[in-house]
Amino acid sequence: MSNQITLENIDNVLKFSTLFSSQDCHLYDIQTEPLTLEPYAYSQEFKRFIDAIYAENFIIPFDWISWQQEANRFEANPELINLADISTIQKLFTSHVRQERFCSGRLAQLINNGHFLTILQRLQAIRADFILENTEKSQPKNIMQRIKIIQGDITQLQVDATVNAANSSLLGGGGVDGAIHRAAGRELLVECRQLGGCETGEAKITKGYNLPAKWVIHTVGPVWEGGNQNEDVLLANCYANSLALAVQYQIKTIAFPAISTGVYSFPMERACKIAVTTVTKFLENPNSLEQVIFVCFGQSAYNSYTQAMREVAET
Ligand code: AR6
Repeated sequence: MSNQITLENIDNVLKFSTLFSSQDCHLYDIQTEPLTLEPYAYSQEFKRFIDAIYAENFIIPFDWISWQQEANRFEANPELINLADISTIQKLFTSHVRQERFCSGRLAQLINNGHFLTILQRLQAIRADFILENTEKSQPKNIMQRIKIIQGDITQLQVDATVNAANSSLLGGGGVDGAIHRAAGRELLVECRQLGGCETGEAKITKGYNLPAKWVIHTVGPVWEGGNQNEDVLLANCYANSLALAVQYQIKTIAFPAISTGVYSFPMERACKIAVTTVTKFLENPNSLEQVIFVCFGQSAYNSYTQAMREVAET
């Protein structure tokens, strides 16, 4: 459905270009790979290309003036042809073909005077860049793009799930827990009563009721006791278990507060590092999550999260 340029599009264009041949136009001389098929097979290939373009709702404008302007531009400055131009070049090819004049029209001139060769070479360079760019977009970079840090009140967010920094009773309290219960309404407490509490590091899910979020994932962070009571692992478990539950419910967007960093006194920087590391690691595996948002209550939390993101991105 999309007109997005893909490697396949580029390859199609390159492959397609080898089909241009007539008495006047001998593109066999500049083909990118040796022709190994019968000419008929190439005409089939050609048809497939056109069909593919149509299947993608690729609109072929019948606008000779702008086409000619484009053709002039390519001719004058072939080194400036860029990725976005590929779709124009596709249009250029197809509009010629549709009018059955591709060998006598402007394209033929481009072919005959050798400019087309430059265009082809440029297409190949674009193709190489494209591959490089997509290889560079390795997992960690994509993962970082799926994580967002914002300042604000978590109860206001339009997300699939809001995470609550609860206590083991799951019956509400102060801080973010109090804010979530207030915003969600009494029904949340009614559902929470049926859950039988929650262990530290574990997570349970309820509906979001009056919250903009459809779900609330309640997790119980560790109380900071100096760092020797397994606090780091328990905090990491809060994030991992909340995410696992989110995936189970096909949740795409989830917002976390800085669990344990309020009433439970977990040091902010340390907590942020654990949060970012655990989430990043989780996102390495394919899952439903498209966006994980760390919601910061105040500038200092925001600074700690951005610093943690920087550190994790560098490792
Ligand atoms: N939106 C986003 N973040 C918030 C909000 C909000 N509306 N309100 C507070 N924060 P805390 P804990 C931040 O104390 O440390 C409760 O009584 C806050 O600045 O809510 O895990 C529970 O019932 C802090 O950075 O949770 C438990 O008894 C972070 O959220 C206990 O507190 C977490 O602070 C849990 O303590």
